[in-house]
Amino acid sequence: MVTRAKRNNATSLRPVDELETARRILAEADSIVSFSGAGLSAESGIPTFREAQHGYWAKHDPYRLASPDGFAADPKLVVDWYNHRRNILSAAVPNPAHRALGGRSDLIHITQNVDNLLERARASAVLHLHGRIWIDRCNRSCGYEEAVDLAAPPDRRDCPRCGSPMRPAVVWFGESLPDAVWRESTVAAANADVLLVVGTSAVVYPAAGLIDVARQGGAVIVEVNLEAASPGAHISLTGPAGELVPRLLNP
Ligand code: BJW
Ligand code: ZN
Repeated sequence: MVTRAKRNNATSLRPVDELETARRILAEADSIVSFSGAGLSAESGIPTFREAQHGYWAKHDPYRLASPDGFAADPKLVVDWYNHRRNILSAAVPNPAHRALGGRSDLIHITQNVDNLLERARASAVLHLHGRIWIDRCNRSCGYEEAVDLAAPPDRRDCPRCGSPMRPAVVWFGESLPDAVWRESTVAAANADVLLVVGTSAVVYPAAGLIDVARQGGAVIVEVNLEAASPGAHISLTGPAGELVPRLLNP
């Protein structure tokens, strides 16, 4: 007969231990910084990028849709794709992971996500490394920008101030990250006691380098992902963010 203790030893003891250890470390930390990617919003119905079945890059060429050259070649294709994603976002709601993060006013949130689900879960001061999909800006950077209605975003159009094409205010491949956001993020990561890395494949730089910045600053790196993805993590918890993040952060 397999006793309960033996079953635990064979299957669940180590993950439960790791979850408890991570919970304790988070409870004792003075400074917790979250660093999230597309997996945080996956359970809200927002597709990820690199997952084999449903990720955007499994079906679309990233350089056609998310690079300055792709936009120059076919601006309508790019705007239509972002508008499709805006429509998905307009119908989405924050999931339990967003709510657990947003409910902790003591956390600093750094995200690669361009969605507004952390803000809608009451998180304040979210650092968006790769921009914000709910804003359009002038492609020539004349300074003109405006918020768009996610449910009814405008078609491809020109900047009312200078006539250059308007584009989503996101960061494409080959583009620099917003200076101030990057500076604030590196300072926050360097000073963190714990970096809680949620739902990122950690392959896109310089964003993924924040994990090393935090680690070198002495932070404990706790990762939550469907699969271990961050080689620099001290603790890797595998499972859905919507289940694990509330268990880590809620009392
Ligand atoms: C779950 C889950 C659940 C699922 N629960 N988990 C150094 C080395 C190598 C390359 C470079 C380098 N430095 C720069 C580069 C080039 C490039 C780069 O990194 N390329 C690599 C991919 C090879 N970087 C850049 O170009 C950056 N700019 C730059 O470096 O500027 C300096 C410069 C200037 C001039 C010339 C040259 C350099 C800009 C990067 C911009 C990224 N843009 C995108 C799209 C735009 C935004 C948008 O439309 O949304 O940002 S690409 C895409 O990837 C998007 C994401 O923010 C980003 C990261 O993806 P993320 O979030 O990690 O998602 P996935 O899908 O990859 O992973 C999801 C994870 O969730 C998986 O692990 C799942 O298991 C997990 N998961 N469900 C928990 N329920
Ligand atoms: Zn302009």
